[in-house]
Amino acid sequence: VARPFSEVPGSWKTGWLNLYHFWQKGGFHNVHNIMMHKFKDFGPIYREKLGIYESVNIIDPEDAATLFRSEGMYPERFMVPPWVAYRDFRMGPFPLDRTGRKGEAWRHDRLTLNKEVLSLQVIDSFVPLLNEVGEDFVKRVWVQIQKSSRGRWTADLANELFRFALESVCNVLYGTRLGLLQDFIDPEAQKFIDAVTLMFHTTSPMLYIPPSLLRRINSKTWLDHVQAWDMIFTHADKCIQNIYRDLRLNRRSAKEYTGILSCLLLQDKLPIDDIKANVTEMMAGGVDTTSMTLQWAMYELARSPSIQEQLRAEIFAAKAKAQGDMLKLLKSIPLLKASVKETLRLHPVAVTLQRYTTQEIILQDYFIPAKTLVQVGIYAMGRDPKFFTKPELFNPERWLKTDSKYFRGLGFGFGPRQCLGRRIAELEMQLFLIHMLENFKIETKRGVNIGTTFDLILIPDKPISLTLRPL
Ligand code: HEM
Ligand code: 2DC
Repeated sequence: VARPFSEVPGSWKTGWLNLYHFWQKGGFHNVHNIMMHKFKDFGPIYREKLGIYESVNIIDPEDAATLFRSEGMYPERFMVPPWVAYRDFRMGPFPLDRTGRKGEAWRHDRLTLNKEVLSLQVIDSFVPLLNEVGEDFVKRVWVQIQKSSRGRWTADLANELFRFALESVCNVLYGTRLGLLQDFIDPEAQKFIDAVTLMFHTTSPMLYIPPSLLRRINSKTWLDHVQAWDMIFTHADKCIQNIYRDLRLNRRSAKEYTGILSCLLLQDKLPIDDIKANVTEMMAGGVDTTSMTLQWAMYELARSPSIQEQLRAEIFAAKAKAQGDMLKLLKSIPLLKASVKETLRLHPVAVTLQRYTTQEIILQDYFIPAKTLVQVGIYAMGRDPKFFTKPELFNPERWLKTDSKYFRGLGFGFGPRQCLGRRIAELEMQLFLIHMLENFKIETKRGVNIGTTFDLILIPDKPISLTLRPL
């Protein structure tokens, strides 16, 4: 029989002392590295208590499989405390928030949303909308190249990609272009982008220090956090109101696909406040996630010119075969899709996936009781030679072998609670990379190694300078 829970290795008896040590090791920005060390010290399972939060941490894909197979109909992940605190604080105008919903309330919302955001019937309609934004990004790069006397464009693309990502997700949500890939952009949109970054940035210190405490002492982190969320909701509300007005005035054509928001409004299956909360979350969730992943993807491709060439060959062949049909093209680019997976292996957005167990399960031969918070360390898993041969190598081809993928490609989570924006994100990133690779060579400075920082999501620890050169 399996061993008792109390024997799981780790230091879980002194929560506050652990939090102090954690802080000393630069923990708030170093979560991912500390986790890797702990797996080295304790093995593939360890228990931890930081402040008031207790968890069991696992790294083995077999254990991830056991966890997700037992998650049931209403999976719950760790609720980000400052997000919950903000919602409580502003109970008035924006009472609903799906990240904090549970049980049947969450599931009802989520099943309705899935049909409009994730299902195979609808995602084909996203392709033209995301494709035009990808093409416009390429046009913008050409303009920058023409402006420079050197015949290429070298820059830190972070903010350009934020704008690209927001333009993309808004085109799919609202069926409208914001014009963020032009020289003069709406200052409100830039404020929204900055607010999302600030919201993430102020979240990480409040993961372990209770937000209620920071709120009582009026700490700057809490005040900034509230201000960031307020900006996010106010701006999203303006976008939503515009579409709502157009719909009532019948200004939108009935024939073409006009975006997720109008479909949700016309369907009338969710209350309007609920639709608003969900659309706002998608708008905010769609900025830093895909843009950072694309930055990492270009960085890795710049360091592997031969893989870049292989991808280009694949894209040109697929293009010739598809004869202008983007949907068809997207079905014949396996290596490009594998490259996105490979990027998320080395550079996942989320350092862990988490679930509360719904029943007793056995992990690494230990009994884990029901209602335990279990975290799958996907950053650590992606860099462990036990699960990926030569993990330090960027090698998309590893994903093309059918035998080696079992519970390893978890960048978007798993099951009914997986990333809601997954299909939007995948299409957006695939289309972006197709257009970039068929136009430009992507290069970066040799010998500059970029590390990772935890800012709630994992991001580069310094600006990445990329050079785009016409083929
Ligand atoms: C949840 C990753 C892009 C909206 C998640 C989760 C992960 C994730 C790991 C947790 C899943 C789980 O617990 O199983 C990513 C990555 C992205 C990305 C890697 C891009 C590279 C997006 C985009 C949107 C979005 C573009 C918005 C359109 C959401 C939402 C949730 C979520 C709303 C919560 C879903 C729920 O609780 O029902 N994402 N995401 N994400 N993501 Fe994403
Ligand atoms: C952060 O210990 C580290 O996709 C914590 O688009 C555990 C944790 C819980 C939930 C995770 C979060 C981490 C990282 C950011 C995630 C979030 C769930 C959704 C969110 C992964 C790993 C994200 C970025 C969403 C954000 C939507 C939001 C703007 C409403």
